[in-house]
Amino acid sequence: ATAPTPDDRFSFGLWTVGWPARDPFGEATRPPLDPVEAVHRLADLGAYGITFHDDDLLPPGIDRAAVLARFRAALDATGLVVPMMTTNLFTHPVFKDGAFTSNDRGVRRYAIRKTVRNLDLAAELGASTYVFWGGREGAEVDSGKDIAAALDRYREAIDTLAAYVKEQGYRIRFALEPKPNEPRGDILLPTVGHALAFIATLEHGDIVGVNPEVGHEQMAGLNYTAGIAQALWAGKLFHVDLNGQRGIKYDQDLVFGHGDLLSAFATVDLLENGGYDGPRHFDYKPLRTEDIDGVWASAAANMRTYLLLKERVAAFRADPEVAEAMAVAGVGELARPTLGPGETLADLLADRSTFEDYDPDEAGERGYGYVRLNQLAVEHLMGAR
Ligand code: GLT
Ligand code: MN
Ligand code: MN
Ligand code: MN
Repeated sequence: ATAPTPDDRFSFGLWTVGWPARDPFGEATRPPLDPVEAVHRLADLGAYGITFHDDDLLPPGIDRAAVLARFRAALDATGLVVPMMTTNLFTHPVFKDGAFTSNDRGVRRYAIRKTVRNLDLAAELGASTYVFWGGREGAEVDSGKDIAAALDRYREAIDTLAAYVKEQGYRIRFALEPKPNEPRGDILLPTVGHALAFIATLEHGDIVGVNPEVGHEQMAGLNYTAGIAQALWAGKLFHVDLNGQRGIKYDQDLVFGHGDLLSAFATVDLLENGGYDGPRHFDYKPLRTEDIDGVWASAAANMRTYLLLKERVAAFRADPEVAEAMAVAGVGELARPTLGPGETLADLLADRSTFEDYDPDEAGERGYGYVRLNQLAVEHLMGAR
């Protein structure tokens, strides 16, 4: 594969390469990473963007003006951009019962204020996507959280903030990031489907979409590619968080492709050929076992895996045997409307070939050849074709 370039639009969260690898059972295994160093290293590796939470760059108590000036200078020097920003509404104890959906009204009001302050910065830095990952918006105790009221408050917060963005004339869209659980026992808007249903109820839903993360859908046992396909179909795939996950367990945030590789192949196929035009954002965590060299090797691995998959997908799509297998499976046939042009249900009812003269037993004998199609995908993925 060719080396990554800014044209590939790869971006990384500051909290990914900057994760010092503190986990619930152990201390940090790596020293803190200077955000300016992260900007330079990511640019050297061929990334185009860096993303962050307010507190990743500007923790409470820091000299905001000085840090921002240094950070902007690094962006200018490298050409790296900030395509997405987000708010930390989960680390501080104040958010232990949630932010926009905390039972405590004072917390909810504070969460909106914290977000507005960072939205202003996002506009200043030219970020076009603002992510909402509601990791603390949830519960462990069913009787302790009125879910309908929580959804009312969630909607109130998102609509209030979206209205603010419009009033200010900011060119920013929101992307809600689903996750089924962790850190809360159960999280609100646990999957892409829940989030899309929620967005449909918003007053300002036109600027609200989703930011699905590979591992989060897979933690729920769901098919990530199918999930983002539905989001694309709904015109709501505003951003993606690419990473790897191995089965239904805690959130692993592995390197992209280091989980379900065949699914990653399908994901790249969809992102490249399905009309997505946003950043290819990696939200992964370098393994706790890695030193700082391992951090940069893992950052490079995400991009290289993506580009290799992109190559393999192109070869798959160009293979005449694949085209033939797809024709046998009827993949293209599904795009044809079930009723003919101008045909009504009455016409269908009058068409004896659809029922009276239709032989379902004969039609039921058709083989779709999906196994052959999948084997072709596997062989392309393995570089065997
Ligand atoms: C946090 C979470 C990620 C989210 C980030 C944005 S923060 O690390 O696990 O999935 O995308 O808030
Ligand atoms: Mn995750
Ligand atoms: Mn994460
Ligand atoms: Mn994420």
